[in-house]
Amino acid sequence: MSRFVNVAAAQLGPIARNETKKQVVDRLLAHLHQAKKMDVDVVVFPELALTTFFPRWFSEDISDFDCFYETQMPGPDTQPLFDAAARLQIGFYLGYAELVIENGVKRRFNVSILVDKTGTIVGKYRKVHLPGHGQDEPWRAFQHLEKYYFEPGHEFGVWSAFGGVMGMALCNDRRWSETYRVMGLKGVEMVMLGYNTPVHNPPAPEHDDLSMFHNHLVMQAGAYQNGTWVVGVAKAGSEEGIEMIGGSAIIAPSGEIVAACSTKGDELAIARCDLDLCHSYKSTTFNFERHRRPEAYGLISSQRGAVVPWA
Ligand code: CDV
Repeated sequence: MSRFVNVAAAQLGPIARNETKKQVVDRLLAHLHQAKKMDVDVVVFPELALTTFFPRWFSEDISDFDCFYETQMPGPDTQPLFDAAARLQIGFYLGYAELVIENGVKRRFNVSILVDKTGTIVGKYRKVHLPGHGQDEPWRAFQHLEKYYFEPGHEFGVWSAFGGVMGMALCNDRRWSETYRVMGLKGVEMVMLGYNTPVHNPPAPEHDDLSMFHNHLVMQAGAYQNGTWVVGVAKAGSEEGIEMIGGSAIIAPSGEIVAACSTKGDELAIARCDLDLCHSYKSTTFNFERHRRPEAYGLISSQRGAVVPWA
């Protein structure tokens, strides 16, 4: 049997700090229209796809940056995306910064949503693995203040959409095997994830030459080890003077890259993904029910850092 989903990895080039949300949404709409011409079912946009990657700057008063967050979804700036989805009958995944008031308290999250072909939100995910630091560290060439601007989410979910089991993750989540495995245990068939990854990693510049290798390594491993499609989508290029990797890719459950972007600008990579391909991995090498040994994995959920038992 075959269950095909036509997917587009909708890479974005840089978004300037002074670019308006309307200008960015117009770029996203161009991707939706282009994808529709190629019979795409769902378009995957990057993390924080509506603005520049603002956590690279510190501001003493966190609310100085509230303009980079969405307080409603859809809101006035993003409604055209939902209208286009319904009109064109095309779904999308979108990463953005969320600002909500819960019990009278302002809360900020790095989120993604999945929207179906009727323009309805079917799922929302709050980023679990926030990288970087929570305090001003001016010694860095540029900062990565996700721990300052966002609270972490606490759950990896899956949603029924596009005829399969869809999962969401965001950027740094893709480096952690736990991300894919938790969704794998919920039967995920396609993980969509957007990312903003600078080439230069200030705490470990010796890794800079390997940034693209690591990007593909983790997504390919996550796909294969869980028998799932993975769609990883970059915001790429030189954004406010910071060089970001591209390399957006659609990865099959075999771990093979079947489509990829080749530029660092706005570009679509498209693949016809058979969700039933997942089955041959999920029912053999990675038949979890048959081969997993959870009794040997207790530390994974009970302990955070590494502890040498005899130290
Ligand atoms: N936006 C991210 O989560 N970026 C991280 C950086 C800090 C390395 C990433 O894992 O790509």
